[in-house]
Amino acid sequence: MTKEDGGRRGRAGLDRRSLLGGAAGVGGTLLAAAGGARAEEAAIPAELPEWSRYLGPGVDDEPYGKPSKYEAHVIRRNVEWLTASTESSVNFTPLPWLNGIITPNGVFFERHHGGRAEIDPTKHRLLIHGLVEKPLVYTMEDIKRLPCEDRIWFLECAANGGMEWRGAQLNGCQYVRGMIGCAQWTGVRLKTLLERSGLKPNAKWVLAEGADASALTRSFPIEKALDDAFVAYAQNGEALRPGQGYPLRLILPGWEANMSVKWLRRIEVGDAPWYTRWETSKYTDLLPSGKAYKFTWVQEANSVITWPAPEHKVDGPGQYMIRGLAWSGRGRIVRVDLTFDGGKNWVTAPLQEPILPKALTRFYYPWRWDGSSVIIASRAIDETGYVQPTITQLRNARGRNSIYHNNAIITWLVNSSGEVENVQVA
Ligand SMILES: Nc1nc2c(c(=O)[nH]1)N[C@H]1C(S)=C(S)[C@@H](COP(=O)(O)O)O[C@H]1N2
Ligand SMILES: [Mo]
Repeated sequence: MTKEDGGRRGRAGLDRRSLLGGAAGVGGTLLAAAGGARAEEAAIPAELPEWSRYLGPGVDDEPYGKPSKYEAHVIRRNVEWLTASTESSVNFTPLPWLNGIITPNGVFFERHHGGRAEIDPTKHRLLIHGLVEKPLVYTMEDIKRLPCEDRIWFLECAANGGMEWRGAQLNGCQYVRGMIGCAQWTGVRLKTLLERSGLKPNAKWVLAEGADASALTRSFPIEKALDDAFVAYAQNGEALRPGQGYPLRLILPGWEANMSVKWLRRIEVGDAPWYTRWETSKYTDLLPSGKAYKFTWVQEANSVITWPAPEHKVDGPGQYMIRGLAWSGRGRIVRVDLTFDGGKNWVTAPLQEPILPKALTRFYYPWRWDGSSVIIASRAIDETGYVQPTITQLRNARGRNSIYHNNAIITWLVNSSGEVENVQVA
């Protein structure tokens, strides 16, 4: 043993003998205080581990940091059979391994229709035209000179949960609700850009177009454009990642993420909806009658338990923390209820601050598992009084032909061996 080691252990107050002695003396009390949690049972290792014996790498080996190699499972995943090609496809945020409400940029889900565009920001332009007094073209530098704001909002694909309309299909929290992410966005209000060009009196609708190979285009009412519509160039403190629309994207907070056009190159103001192909064929809600809803933009209240989940086995009876997320495209979450008996009884879970409108909200709940088979679920309620529906309620209203807007309560079966399965109950 070197002096270095002795010094370090001394500074940390880690004297092995006294700790062991202490633990032997109060072991019972410690265990009782922890309510059966496992951590206190662990013995202090007899040998100093590898990483305490040698110097680690210096500050020059990793100019842009990466997560620990032991976190290599926390990655976006796609489902091969879901789409014909990966260029028009989706990968899912690894929700069951994340904490808090902010999705790290490297694992924020991606949904592209023509692959990920790689844009040179010095060549990128944003055109504002149509029913405006003065059409304008912006460079990225121009946009960064305008009044900016930081806002935290979620983005959720309308197809989140879309595979589950007919039955529980994918056994993973990541796949069942992972088409969502929440970030702090920096940028400019669309209102600022529109006011600089000056709206003509008959300006009623706005079209947004992307510069990727799919040239995705969506239109929305002027009210949303002048309310909270946002043009973002940064996400969680850094420039947008290419997958999220670098160097510029639209964000329509609370609305289906399909409308949050990435690689934004053009905003046109008009007097009527455009009915782009994304609006007439792709992103519509098909009803049992064969008819479709015309416009369904808002992502209604939704929630999911991220621990336990099919990705996380419960490791024997004892004390745990339930972890979960709730959100609503209409505003703030006001309550999250939990059931441990398949929906017969509900308790209210405390919400973790901050509770922001149109953002993910985190809930935690201490849970003692007695080792019996249980069905657990969460149910979100938002500030408009809207209550997250059961899958039966949703099917009664919308049938089973839908792909989009499935915000049904998700039920996990924890079986007696601690395995967790995605099941559907009434
Ligand atoms: N230009 C462009 N914008 C786009 C898309 C696209 O393919 N091209 N996909 C849309 C869809 S369907 C979704 S769900 C969101 C996904 O945003 P993200 O990839 O940043 O998570 O972007 C939307 N904006
Ligand atoms: Mo989407």
